[in-house]
Amino acid sequence: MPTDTIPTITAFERSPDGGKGQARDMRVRWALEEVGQPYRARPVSFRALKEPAHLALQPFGQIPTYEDGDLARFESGAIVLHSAGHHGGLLPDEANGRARAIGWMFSALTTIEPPIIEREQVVFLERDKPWYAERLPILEDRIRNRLRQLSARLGEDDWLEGGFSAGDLMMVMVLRRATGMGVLENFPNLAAYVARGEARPAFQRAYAAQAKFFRETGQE
Ligand code: GTB
Repeated sequence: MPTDTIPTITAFERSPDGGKGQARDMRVRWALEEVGQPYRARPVSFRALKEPAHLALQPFGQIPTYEDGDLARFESGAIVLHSAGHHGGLLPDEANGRARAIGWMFSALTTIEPPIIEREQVVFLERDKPWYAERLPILEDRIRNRLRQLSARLGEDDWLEGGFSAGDLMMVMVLRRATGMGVLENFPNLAAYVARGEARPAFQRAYAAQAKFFRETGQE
């Protein structure tokens, strides 16, 4: 059931990616859209991220955060899990299925996402280093191995555990981050899985809301 108060999430004031929906408030927006929970988004400048008021909410000076009355949360995974746990639609009621869906959230965040982010950071920050040419293919192999394993598990299924869950939401968001690296594209079932997630009306609403937010903060 939606709560009586309207929660507020934080998002970058400026779009870091020209509106491709990669910043992590997008996961939270998508989850809130899936469960039908209205929310507000508050822009935070890069400077304000590191100031005491925001650090009290998010100790690492990052977005997203989530506030609902006295409740304050940080970490996109924890926020999505909180929303999925308090509303119907993103986690099965049955204990085993629920635990497996939560397990997939953790797989997305701790097994699949780290090599993708590491590769991205190396491309941004280490391109001029002498080790770059050797390191890049090693990182891409790591991503490829994980995607091969994930692809084998998904097979021809639409979602990871029967119906769409918070596990799929998180996995799709993490895989989107690998789009354009030339790796995801080699696994047609994973590319189709991402497209299936993006086609969900709740994803579309979240994406449009994030784009509108950036237009309104005037910083797209
Ligand atoms: N583990 C945290 C969580 O999941 O909530 C990580 C949050 C995080 O990395 N937040 C980033 C942030 O606030 C924004 S989403 N960074 C500011 C800082 O650390 O100072 C990451 C992100 C950034 C940029 C792009 N992009 O340019 O496409 C995409 C995603």
